[in-house]
Amino acid sequence: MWKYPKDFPILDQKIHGHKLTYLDSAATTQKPKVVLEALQNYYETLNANIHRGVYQLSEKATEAYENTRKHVAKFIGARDPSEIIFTRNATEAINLVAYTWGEKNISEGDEILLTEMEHHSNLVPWQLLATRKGAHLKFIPLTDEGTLDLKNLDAFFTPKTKLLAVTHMSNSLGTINPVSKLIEKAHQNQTTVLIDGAQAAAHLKINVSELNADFYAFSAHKMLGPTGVGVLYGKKEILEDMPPFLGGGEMILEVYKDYSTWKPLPEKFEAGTPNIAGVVAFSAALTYLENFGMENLRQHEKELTQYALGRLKELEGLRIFGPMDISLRGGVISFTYLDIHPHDLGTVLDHQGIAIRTGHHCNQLVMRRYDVSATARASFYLYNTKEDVDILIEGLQKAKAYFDRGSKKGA
Ligand code: 7TS
Repeated sequence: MWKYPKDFPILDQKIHGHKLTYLDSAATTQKPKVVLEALQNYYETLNANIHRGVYQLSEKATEAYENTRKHVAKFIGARDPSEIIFTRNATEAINLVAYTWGEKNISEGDEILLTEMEHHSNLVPWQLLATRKGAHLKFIPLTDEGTLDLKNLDAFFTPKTKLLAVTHMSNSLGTINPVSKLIEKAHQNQTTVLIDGAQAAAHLKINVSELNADFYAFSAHKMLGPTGVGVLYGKKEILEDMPPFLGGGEMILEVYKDYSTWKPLPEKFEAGTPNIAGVVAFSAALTYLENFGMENLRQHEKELTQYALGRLKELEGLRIFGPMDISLRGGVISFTYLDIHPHDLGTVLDHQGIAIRTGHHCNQLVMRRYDVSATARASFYLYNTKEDVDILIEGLQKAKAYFDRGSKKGA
């Protein structure tokens, strides 16, 4: 019996009279008790503003906040904690790079290389930058199978390609991209690389130093942590060379009427009071993941995904998006079923206590590529079981029967 769901109080509830079957972890994961307790403990015993008080409580809060920075650095294999910048989410981390590194390094006529499977968070900031600068966006296309089409990779890199921004794992197709190879290729061309790790950091063991990524962005809330905490990893020498993003308290060294000077990393990029409680509790989430083991998590999700793909294929009229080879994908399965609109499917499943995501998943380029307006998406995490997959399959069968009845009535 899989024991982990017990650590997640929210899962022990009924929705429309049915046990909650939560299959939307790609949107946000549920939080284990240890994270909830860390949040409560912070406010009960530590709450004070950080980096400014000379009193003991503030020093303790600062220490707890900085301990998470060290913990994140260790978790993703960064060389130095000052390479970890806390933001609100992955989206803000990517925007930080677009507005600071981008402002300094992108000029008219330069090229930014993306892929057709980017989440809007790793697309729109580059569109805005390209518009400001008169730069161009280029896109690595997708194969019919849902992987990056890398046949003509060399042709995408020109002397003008200043940045490659690519997702490590797609939130709609589940595809895990060969980022090591892409980073190597980009660096041969003097191209800087940002990896959108919003999905991958939650599901795969990451080592940013081995990957040699220049930037790596992700969100705590997708990996058992609280909402409102994101991470930008950046190589020290690159971050040091970047102008600040937001101006305000805590990021300055000295302020005069007409100019200011900046603190060193990481404070230069952390203006204002951050989400102290969230950052502190994020460390408890990382400890939970370390105890579980990222390799075990990957293995668990592989088994679950393999099982789910097999069972979904039993349903006639069900179309699965993304690669079928389990080594190329994570625990995210997008699908359409017969001609039932994904939103209708989501609503019927909700009435059976099953929470899935429906829509374009902030991936409109992917939807266009495969000629659909929306898909249904089930995504897994360490608390999901094969029983959850069986409940989903049963739910889909009931949905088919429900819509069959409806169409017969209408005929
Ligand atoms: N990049 C990827 C690949 C994502 O999956 C997401 C969120 C983001 C960036 C943005 O993360 P945020 O924490 O800044 O919002 N993806 C999803 C999703 O699939 N459903 O809801 C949010």
